[in-house]
Amino acid sequence: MVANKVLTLVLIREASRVLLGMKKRGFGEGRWNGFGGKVEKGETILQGAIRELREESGLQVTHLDEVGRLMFEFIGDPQLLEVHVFTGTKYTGVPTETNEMRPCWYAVDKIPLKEMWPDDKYWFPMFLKGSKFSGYFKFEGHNKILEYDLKEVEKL
Ligand code: 8OG
Repeated sequence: MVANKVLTLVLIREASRVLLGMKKRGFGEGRWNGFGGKVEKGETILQGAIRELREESGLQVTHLDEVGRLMFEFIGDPQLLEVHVFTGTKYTGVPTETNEMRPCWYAVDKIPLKEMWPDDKYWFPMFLKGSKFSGYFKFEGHNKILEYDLKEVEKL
């Protein structure tokens, strides 16, 4: 048994726009995404989300709400990714480009889904309407979804 790799994903949201970042290197390079990464030893998942948001976007928050939980399987890799999706509306600071991410606000009706992970087109609408969601996606490589299961949930 291989333990899941636990990751965070933070989507900062205002009434009509969402902050995304262009991933400049590493896993997901060339795709727009929220901010996040691996949870480190000794921190909670929420603390990891707050830290990654600060490191990758320059924004500081004291609180985030968990809105989604996504499991990813990549054929040939025994380790599942367990991604905890958070959102927040209150922050301080100004979005700032880092080595990892180039931030940009996107209007909620202009989310660049074609330049995002392919699963995002399924769950992003749930996120935008304020629902909580839970899902599983099986990938072949980084572009092809072989199967998936996704539902809106009351509670995570
Ligand atoms: O530390 P690193 O940059 O490798 O973390 C990966 C980030 O990508 C982390 O925030 C979680 C996020 N992520 C995945 N898979 C997917 C996905 O399918 N869609 C989206 N939107 N984000 C993902 O690991």
